[in-house]
Amino acid sequence: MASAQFENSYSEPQGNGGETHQTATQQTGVLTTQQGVPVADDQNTLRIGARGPALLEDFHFREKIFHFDHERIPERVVHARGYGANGFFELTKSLSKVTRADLFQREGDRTPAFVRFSTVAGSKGSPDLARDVRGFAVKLYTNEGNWDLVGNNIPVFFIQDAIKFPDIIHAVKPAPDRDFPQAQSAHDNFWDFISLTPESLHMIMWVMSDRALPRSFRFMEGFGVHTFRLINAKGESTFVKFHWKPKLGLQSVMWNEAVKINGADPDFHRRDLWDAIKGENFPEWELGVQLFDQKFADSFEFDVLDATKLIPEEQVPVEPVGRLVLDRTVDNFFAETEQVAFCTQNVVPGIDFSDDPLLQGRNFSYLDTQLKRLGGPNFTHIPVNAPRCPMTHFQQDGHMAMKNPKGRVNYEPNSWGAMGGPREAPDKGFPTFAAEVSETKVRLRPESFADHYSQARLFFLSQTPVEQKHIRDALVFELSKCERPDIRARVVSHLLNIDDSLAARVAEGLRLDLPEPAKAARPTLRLPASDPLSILKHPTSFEGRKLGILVTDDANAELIRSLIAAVGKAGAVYEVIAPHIGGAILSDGSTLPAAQKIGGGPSVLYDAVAIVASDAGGHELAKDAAARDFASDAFAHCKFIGYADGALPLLQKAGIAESLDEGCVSISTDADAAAFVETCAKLRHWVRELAVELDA
Ligand code: HDE
Repeated sequence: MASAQFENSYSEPQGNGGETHQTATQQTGVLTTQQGVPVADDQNTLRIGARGPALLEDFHFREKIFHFDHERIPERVVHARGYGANGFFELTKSLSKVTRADLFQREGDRTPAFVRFSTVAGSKGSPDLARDVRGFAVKLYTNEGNWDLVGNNIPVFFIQDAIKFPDIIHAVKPAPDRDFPQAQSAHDNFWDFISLTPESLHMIMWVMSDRALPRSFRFMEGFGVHTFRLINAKGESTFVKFHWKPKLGLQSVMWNEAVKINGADPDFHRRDLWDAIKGENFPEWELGVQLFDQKFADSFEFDVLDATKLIPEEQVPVEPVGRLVLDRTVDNFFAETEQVAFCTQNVVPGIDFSDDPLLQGRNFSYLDTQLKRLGGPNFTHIPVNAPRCPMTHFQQDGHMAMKNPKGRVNYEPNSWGAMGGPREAPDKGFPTFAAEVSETKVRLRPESFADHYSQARLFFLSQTPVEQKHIRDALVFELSKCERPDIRARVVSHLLNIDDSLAARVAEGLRLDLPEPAKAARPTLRLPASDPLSILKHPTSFEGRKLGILVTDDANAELIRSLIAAVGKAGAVYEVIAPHIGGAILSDGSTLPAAQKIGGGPSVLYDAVAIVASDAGGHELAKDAAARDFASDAFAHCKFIGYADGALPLLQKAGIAESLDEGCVSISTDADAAAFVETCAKLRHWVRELAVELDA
């Protein structure tokens, strides 16, 4: 038990990290130096005469520039581009039988949370829609310390041993001589490494799928990836895999769309998260657990310690146990999102590691990288990283120490009694599971990790035909960016161990003679398909989605209002795009404000579009290249298109009037508008894409 002296000597962190120290003068609006000295002139440096040399004496100038010069900290070596938000985790089903972790005991209990989503390969300023894995890192401020579940939106990883991490990251990042390509995997170095590392092939299937192009953070799953252990009050262990499932379903964009979104709005994902929270459409995920015992682990086809494998939900169901809600944006990006330090080693009593060699390696890396990035060992003093429960220990001093205990005693054991500070707590303290280990010290990959293709095949065959096409297209695109034909061929040689038709069609797309299959350590198993691995087999809804309404002057006011009402009813949002940002003057004389001028709001930014133009307006739109792209892209991306008759000249010029299908809905009445928005719940009219491919 901590003594009163120690408890009082740490101030409770505020948690939002956004508070700023305000001096009395700042509160009255007076600009000051960092020392609190009021500043008289912030426009001119001190100099000799109005046109003379500057004076070193100008402490305000020097302090201001000095501080500016040091505003940046090193960006993360991976996951540099990210976006964070605050929220809470609420337990809906107690896990007290399998874990003593405090946050999993009492149903209804809420635990504060901070979440950071990220891309992996790109630097801090790279675009959001890169084809990449997304980080899904969750910090839970529990009553017994911080638990960081540092996951991804893909349940498996490229490599089996942490010692290969620097290699895969070097291979995917810009080449060291030229420093390009940025935020892309479509280049020789990446595919060279992959083609020589068959354990990566399962993850490659995911990364080539639409999972790597999420529509927003709100519509993607999260996974803890590794097998962890839960430990109950009796000290018994249960294996666990963690899953986050988005409440509003899964959704991704198409590659051609992603490329255009990156140009139109490189901040697409962060803006979406910001807007959703500000609009009080709080993003929500269900936490699910796959629980299993040693018996299952021993009987499973793969090794549960191999992070390149998942456990199909059909074999171990995902049980929902709680929900994660993000309901507060950060107050200050740097203070929170940039300074947040996730460490896989941050676990709490009742949660323990498994021997997964990737996880074991990560436990070293995260703490180590934070020291470099945040400049010293005291990053737990930064509010976003500080536990919200009492923190009492004898670690002291170092750069920027903000929480400094009072009193004389800074060691233990000591004999200072109540003044002596905190003591170990064998009953309450973190228990490490007493796993028995008796082995020879070796550098060896276990035999049980040797099957590299069976789950890659499982993933591919679990996809719908549209999703399989996207994987094929992605492989052809990426490998076409490789300059060396031998690398292309080596990748195809692995695909032959996954699925013959996939390999054949990729080879065809590359105009490549089919190579011999790569030598496989294990024959590929024919596993039954698993529907949860597909995005499109999940239920869909228009809730939380965005309709783009392209309007012109004199457009039918009533129809537009019906559309807007239907969008609201569906729990979705809309944005108006018009020829002028000042808005459109509708048929009833009212002005409809616009959020975007045509060109600034291309259809790639919306989940579905409606074009409501007057006759004259439709002819004007037909002359505008950006408006034509708006319509033709929406069509090419299989979006639902609602159109009033006035829009026909535009559809004509956009080259789609002849091909209008069931996904293109003519709207002229109130009922049409409602029916159109209901149809949008299907999100995409995918048969359009397959029809195009079959035609071809
Ligand atoms: Fe990471 N990873 N990682 N990683 N990772 C980092 O830590 C590392 C891995 C993940 O929003 C770094 O704070 C190694 C798997 C996320 O701040 C670094 C290995 C998974 C984030 C690091 C892995 C992840 C990181 C860089 C191979 C999914 C962003 C900055 C063993 C389960 C966290 C930092 C944030 C960040 C190392 C593999 C997820 C260098 C050595 C597998 C979401 O420490």
